[in-house]
Amino acid sequence: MTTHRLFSFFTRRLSALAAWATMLGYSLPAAAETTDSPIIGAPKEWGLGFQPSASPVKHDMVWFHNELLMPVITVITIFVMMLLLYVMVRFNAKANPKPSKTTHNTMLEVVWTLVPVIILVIIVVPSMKLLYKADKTSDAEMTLNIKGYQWYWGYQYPDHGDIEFSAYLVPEKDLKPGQVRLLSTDNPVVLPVDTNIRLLVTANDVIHSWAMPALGVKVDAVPGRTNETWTRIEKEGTYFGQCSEICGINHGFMPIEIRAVSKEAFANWVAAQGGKMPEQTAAADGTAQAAEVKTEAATEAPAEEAAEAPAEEAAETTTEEAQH
Ligand SMILES: [Cu+2]
Repeated sequence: MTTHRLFSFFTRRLSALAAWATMLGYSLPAAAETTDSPIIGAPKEWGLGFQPSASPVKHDMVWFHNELLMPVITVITIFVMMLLLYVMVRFNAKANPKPSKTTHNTMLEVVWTLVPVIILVIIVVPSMKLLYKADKTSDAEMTLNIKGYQWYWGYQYPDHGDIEFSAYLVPEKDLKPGQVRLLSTDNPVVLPVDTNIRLLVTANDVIHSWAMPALGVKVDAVPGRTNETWTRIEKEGTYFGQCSEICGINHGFMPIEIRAVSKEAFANWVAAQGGKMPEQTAAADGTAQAAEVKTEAATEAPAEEAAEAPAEEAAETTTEEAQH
């Protein structure tokens, strides 16, 4: 809750500052930058294994890798290594001067065909389940359109009044405290936590790939084609990813930065961007003023917030149940 308060405090401060700056002829980047959002999804020096996982799909991916693939690979590797060592010691020319003339062993051949098949069948079941889970969500609460360009990303929020912006790498000389070299962008993608978000990914020029390791998302951005996936961010914080398809000279310089915030902070951000929450769009009677009054009432009045909360929670529970 403190974070939300802090966020809206800074958002308001920043809008005031922005108004002054515009008058003075400067323009400031969008609001979200001022939060003290903890960095969750980022590479670290000498890091091994996965980044901390922060979405249901990523949890399953981590389980699939750590609990299934790694044990299987380890056992097979050790088994083959032992066989090799045994053959080298037991059947070398010195130890075994008169080699056997055996060429076939039906039992052995059946076993070494069937056992790998069984192992593959064991792997394929959770693998296909995971593939379909990552594919799409049936009950998306919002959509984010993502478009790859040489060499930056464009974002659009079709459910929130078509908020639209581009995100460029922050050059090393312009890095502010808290920003990460080669990963921070001038316009982080602000997204709400605990929300099923449909991601529609495409590209303008060449093939890019929108990848966010901590969320278990990596989707090719192909010109003339829209690829779909989804995510549900579980923790507030900052997440980093990179273009993951060689797309030209600045391929390594078009990072992805997500700022995951609470639903309230997201609504504030949407308002600050001049967008509208979907329920506002639905309720709007045509006058922009009415919508604005509603936004302010929703953010300022705790009584109304409290009144709305149970309904929201109920909706969330239903969504979660539908997920399982
Ligand atoms: Cu790219």
